[in-house]
Amino acid sequence: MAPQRHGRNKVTARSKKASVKKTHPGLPAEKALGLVDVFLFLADARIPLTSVKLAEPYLRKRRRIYVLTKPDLADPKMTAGWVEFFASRGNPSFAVDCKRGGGVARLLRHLRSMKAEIDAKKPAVLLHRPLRIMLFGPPNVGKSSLANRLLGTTKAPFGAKPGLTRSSNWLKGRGFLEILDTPGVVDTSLVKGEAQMKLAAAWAIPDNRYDAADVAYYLAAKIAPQGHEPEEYLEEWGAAKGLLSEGGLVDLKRTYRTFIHEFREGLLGRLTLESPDEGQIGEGPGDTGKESVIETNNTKRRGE
Ligand SMILES: Nc1nc2c(ncn2[C@@H]2O[C@H](COP(=O)(O)OP(=O)(O)OP(=O)(O)O)[C@@H](O)[C@H]2O)c(=O)[nH]1
Ligand SMILES: [Mg+2]
Repeated sequence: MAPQRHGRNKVTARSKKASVKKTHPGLPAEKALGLVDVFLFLADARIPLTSVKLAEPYLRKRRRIYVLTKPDLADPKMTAGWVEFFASRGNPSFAVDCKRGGGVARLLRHLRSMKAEIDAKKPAVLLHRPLRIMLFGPPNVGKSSLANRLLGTTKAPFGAKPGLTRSSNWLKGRGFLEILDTPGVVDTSLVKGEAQMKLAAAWAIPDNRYDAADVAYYLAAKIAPQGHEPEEYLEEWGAAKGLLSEGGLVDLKRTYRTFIHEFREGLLGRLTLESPDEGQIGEGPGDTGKESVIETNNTKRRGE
């Protein structure tokens, strides 16, 4: 009897692994990953830890560079802290405004020096191969925008909507790079709890997959001055904006949606939802710890 049970457990472990892979249909096959010289992990500067934890299970232990996107919307001190945090764990780390281009030149310089380093180890006939990089990260984080910036093109479709890029595409331009642009990291319906609130706030989750009231309350609890309940704060905020329904009461639905929209646009200030002090990440290079933000029947969030 015992060997049979053991056998079943093994199958279950294999199918669990397979089911995680299936949730990201856009990730290229192992063979294509083998062509990649370096992986750029894109993390939204407002939620770096959640972004990285979401991506990590797919590309564990790969040589990577961290790119904190949307730094123009995040608290600059926190962003500097996060760059330092990832760098102190042995990974090059950059903040890049992929919309306006700030920080792209520094990242390009780093990639050029990386190519020179790799070329120095190759036979002369292979020297002209471009550096191949893959962009990876949550939906809507700025992967396609960064691809365009790095290549100096507009070949990769981009836009303010999670899930725009549907499949992985190699992009070439002038210059020394070939870039594999990929779809957003995961079926975010698997993400639950606080991670879901953060990803929804940053718009990595489509609008039909979260409750606007929950996300607005979550953000209000972070933003409201001390002593203000989120509910009361949101009502006052909606009233001040003139978001009223026909009867003159605050239109709460519109208030929630507008509040979230203004957070996303940086209109509530430059806000970061995760501090480097709370970074529960392992010590080794690229080691982002074992705790996942993806909750399946087999993994429960800590403390629940
Ligand atoms: N403010 C700001 N907006 C950015 C930045 N980078 C990208 N965006 C915007 O974010 C939105 C998403 O950009 P994309 O490049 O399409 O993001 P993506 O990661 O390719 O998205 P998917 O393909 O849907 O996974 C677009 O509206 C961009 O203009 C940035 O650094 N700052
Ligand atoms: Mg894209």
